Amino acid sequence: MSDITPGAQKVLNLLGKYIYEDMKLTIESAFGIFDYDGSGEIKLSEFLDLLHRACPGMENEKKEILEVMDKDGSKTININEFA
Ligand SMILES: [Ca+2]
Repeated sequence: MSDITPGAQKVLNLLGKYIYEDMKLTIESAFGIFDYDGSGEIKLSEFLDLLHRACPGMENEKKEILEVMDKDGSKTININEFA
């Protein structure tokens, strides 16, 4: 995650704080919670919902994060892309 802007990094930091400190989750349990339909992949809409909860506003930064995290362009984020 070295190729993102400072603003996007800030959103990711807030997301990490939200997951690990506020909700006290591991990557695996967080992934299970946000993969609402149990497909094994988080839809970009599901991930965006998570970002909104962790960090209101900063829409451009969130869009950038979605593009960076969805490495294969599948419009979903699997556990390898998430971790
Ligand atoms: Ca993907």
